[in-house]
Order: sequence, then C-alpha cells, then structure tokens
Amino acid sequence: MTISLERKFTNAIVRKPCPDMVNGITSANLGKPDYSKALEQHLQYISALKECGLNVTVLESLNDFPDSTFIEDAALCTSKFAVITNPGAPERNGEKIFMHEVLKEFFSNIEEIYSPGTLDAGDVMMAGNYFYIGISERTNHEGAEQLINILRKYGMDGTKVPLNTMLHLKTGLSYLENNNLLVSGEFINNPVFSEFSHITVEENEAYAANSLWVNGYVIVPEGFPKTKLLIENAGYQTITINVSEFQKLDGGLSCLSLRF
Ligand code: CIR
Repeated sequence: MTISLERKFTNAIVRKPCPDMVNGITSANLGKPDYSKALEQHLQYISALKECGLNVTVLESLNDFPDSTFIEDAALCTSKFAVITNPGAPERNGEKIFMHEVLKEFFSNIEEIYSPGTLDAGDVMMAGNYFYIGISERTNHEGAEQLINILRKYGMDGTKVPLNTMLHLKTGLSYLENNNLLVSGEFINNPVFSEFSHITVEENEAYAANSLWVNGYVIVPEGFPKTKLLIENAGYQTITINVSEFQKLDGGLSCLSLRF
C-alpha cells in the first residue's frame, strides 16, 4: 500500500555526539571516527536541517552511550504520536530512558515498545500513514507487532519486512515522498516495494541509499555523485553534506535526527 500525500515537518531533534562515540558499534571497517571532525559535521547536519525549514532542538550528549547521537533509533515520531522504542543492541538499550523527557515537550501521546519486543526506529520507514518495519538483528517480530498495534490505534497501519544483510531497513531505503523510493541492495527486487517508483542506487554508492527527504529537499551524503544526480533528475533539490565520521559507525543521515 502506498500513499502519495507529501508531508511537512516542522521540528527536528538531534543529540550532540559524545567523546566516546569513537568507541561506537561498527561493522564498517573504515577506522575510528575523529571526534572533532564529527562535531563539525554534526553542526553542518544541523544547518542542513535548518535550511529545510526545521526548528532544531539540540540535546546534550550522553557520555555513557557512544551511539546515542544516532537518536533516530530510540524513538519514532509521527504526526499523531511518538513511540519510545526498545533498542535491540544491549549497549544502546538505555538510550530510551532519556526520550520521555524530550518527547513530552512535543507530544501528548507517547507510546512504548516493551520487552521481549525490541525495535530500533532505523528499521521503520514511514510512507504517509503506512509504515514498513524491518525485522533485523535489532528489531524482532514481537517489537514490530507491538508497533503495528499502536499504529492501528491511531488509524495507521504497517507491515513487516524481513532483512537479510542490512543493519536497518533504512540503511538501504529512503522514502522521498510522492511515491518515490530510493532503493538499494536486497530491497531492489523485494515485491513489498513494487508499487513505489524506484530510484535505484548502484552497489558502489550503497551508503547514499540513506539520503534524507525533508520538506521537498533531499539531503545527500558527500561522495556519491551518481545517486545525487539520480535524485536531482527525479526533480528534487539536493543539499550535500559530509558525514564521513558517522559512516565509520554505520550511521547514515536519517539516524542522526528525529523529524516531525
Ligand atoms: C549502531 O550500530 O547502532 C550504530 N553504530 C549505528 C546506528 C545507525 N542507525 C540507523 O541506521 N538508524
């Protein structure tokens, strides 16, 4: 099921990286991030979100959680409610504790995912009122089913998408609104996404499959010219930023913020 309504975001929440981010979880084999470069890149990211018209709330870093700058995984924000997730990596699970305080400033309806359900919101792709939920090493069936039940309470719905190799669903997919789906790797031929119009990312630019639509703009990671051109040819204005230090931790553009 696809919906072509284009949404408009007004807010973003980001979390400043902490010095211990250099010890974040990774499978990337790109070396350790440079903290001062990461701070600079994070400021560029905030500027890009502002350029797209968002009010950006910047949260203080959480020193005990190296991956907490990837705030997208700890909460899901929709037009009607927010969900505090139950992150699937044990060393990241405690990030959820800090989300209620933050979200209550913006949402009167706050839901939660409970154990044994686990869910990282990097596994959740929103397309209008319909949500695709990756079943991954971080998100289990129980967590996804809890989310689907929450969605139904608010007149929304969703479906599960088992992953093979990707870390998160949105590692390999980005919804660019207007029925356009940026798609890579294992998702290219997945029939679940066949109703979307595909913009297919080449294997050697796979990281750019996590580009970020915000209010008609698409923020694209620096260094992936073919994908940038494909997105521009589909009619979008792009903003390019360097997020190399976050890529070293398997993190992409969407992971670095909550948008609503
Ligand atoms: C992790 O492994 O959890 C972090 N190093 C990267 C999280 C990236 N988040 C995302 O794709 N939503």
